[in-house]
Amino acid sequence: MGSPTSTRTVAAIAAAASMLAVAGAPAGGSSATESPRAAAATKTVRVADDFYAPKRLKVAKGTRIKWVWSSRNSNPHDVYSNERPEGAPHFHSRPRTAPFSFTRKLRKPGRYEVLCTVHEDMRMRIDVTR
Ligand SMILES: [Cu+2]
Repeated sequence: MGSPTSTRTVAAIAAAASMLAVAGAPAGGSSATESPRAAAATKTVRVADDFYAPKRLKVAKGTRIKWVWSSRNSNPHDVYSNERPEGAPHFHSRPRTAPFSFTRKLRKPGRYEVLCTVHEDMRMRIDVTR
């Protein structure tokens, strides 16, 4: 066993360190702005005439995909989950023109194929990893 003095010193240092950790932590979740961590978990896909960009994505499960309609579009488009892993919910935006965006969080790992029901050659694939 150490002397009582050194034990107290170690405890004081530990307490100071934990106070620093608390001081350095981000403020609680009431902020309207996205934290950098949340922003990193969102991937943006452009919805254009007549293609998605990129056409292929590989993301970790839990990533949000945000489809953003290009202001240059003259055609309406939508986002339809034509294929998805078993148990993953189907999603379908309305056919829309810009300005519009549609966001889905992909929780189930596996392969998703998205197409535009207005232009069936307009497709993209998303692989969600574990
Ligand atoms: Cu389309």
